Amino acid sequence: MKAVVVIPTYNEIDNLPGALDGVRDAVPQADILVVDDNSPDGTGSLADSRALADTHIHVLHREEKNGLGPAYLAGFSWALAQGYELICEMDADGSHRPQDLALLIQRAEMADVPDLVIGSRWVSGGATVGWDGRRVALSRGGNLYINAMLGLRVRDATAGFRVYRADALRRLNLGAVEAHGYGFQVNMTKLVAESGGRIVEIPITFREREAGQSKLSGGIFSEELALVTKWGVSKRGTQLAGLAVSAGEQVRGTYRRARTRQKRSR
Ligand SMILES: Nc1nc2c(ncn2[C@@H]2O[C@H](COP(=O)(O)OP(=O)(O)OP(=O)(O)O)[C@@H](O)[C@H]2O)c(=O)[nH]1
Ligand SMILES: [Mg+2]
Repeated sequence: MKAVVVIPTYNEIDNLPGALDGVRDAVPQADILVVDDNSPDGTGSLADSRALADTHIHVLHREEKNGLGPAYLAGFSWALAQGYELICEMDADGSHRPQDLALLIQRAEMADVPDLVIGSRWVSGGATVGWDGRRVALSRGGNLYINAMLGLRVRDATAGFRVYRADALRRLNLGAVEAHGYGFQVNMTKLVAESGGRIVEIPITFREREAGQSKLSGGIFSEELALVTKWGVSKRGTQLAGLAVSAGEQVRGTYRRARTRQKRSR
């Protein structure tokens, strides 16, 4: 199937060449779209020169750093307009191994036609390399909280290494995406699940970034936490409202039956 790998970048000049080479070697049939938010370190120009030399590589330049979510959404709408059938997400920082990308794409092409394949750190066989206990606890704890609140039944809902079927993305209202940072991955997982999409996870090995700085901040975590809590509360609210309606109907039914019996016995 015609696949594109969307790689968002902000100041990844030391990592991007390795990521591009790795993807071109592992999945030579796939195209790549780099979405750069005007990185001050020149990542965008480096991507341009790679695109000039290789027709499989494309670049989308955005004016300013605006978060992972908006960068991916811009990449998705470009990819959908170009007619790709599979749209992959991958970080530029060396955390996602190209050989795992090949497995994700293979899984997406299998006969059970998944709408979303997630490269998961937290299914059997998945792993993280170079993470201390704090990062592991944050990711595992975050996923436990997400499952408790949203019931997505996905072990790694924050994972940023994934493949979407383009038709599944077309069914979603991408205008409803609220999250910019980490929460973007959870938001997308939630939208796919709510649309009845089929989500599968396969194990990957996640490595700590090779060079450069993480863009992960306390603000991004707070945004994710606040959104997951809001979605969870509104889901519980809808469930409670549904329960109240059906309880009301049962009471009304019992009352009507009692009245009918009363009338008959008169
Ligand atoms: N275009 C764009 N890319 C971004 C932005 N924020 C992060 N990225 C890219 O998104 C990918 C993931 O970001 P990271 O900073 O590695 O965040 P992370 O992987 O959650 O955090 P670490 O585990 O610390 O690496 C990388 O390729 C970043 O360069 C942004 O605002 N705009
Ligand atoms: Mg990273």
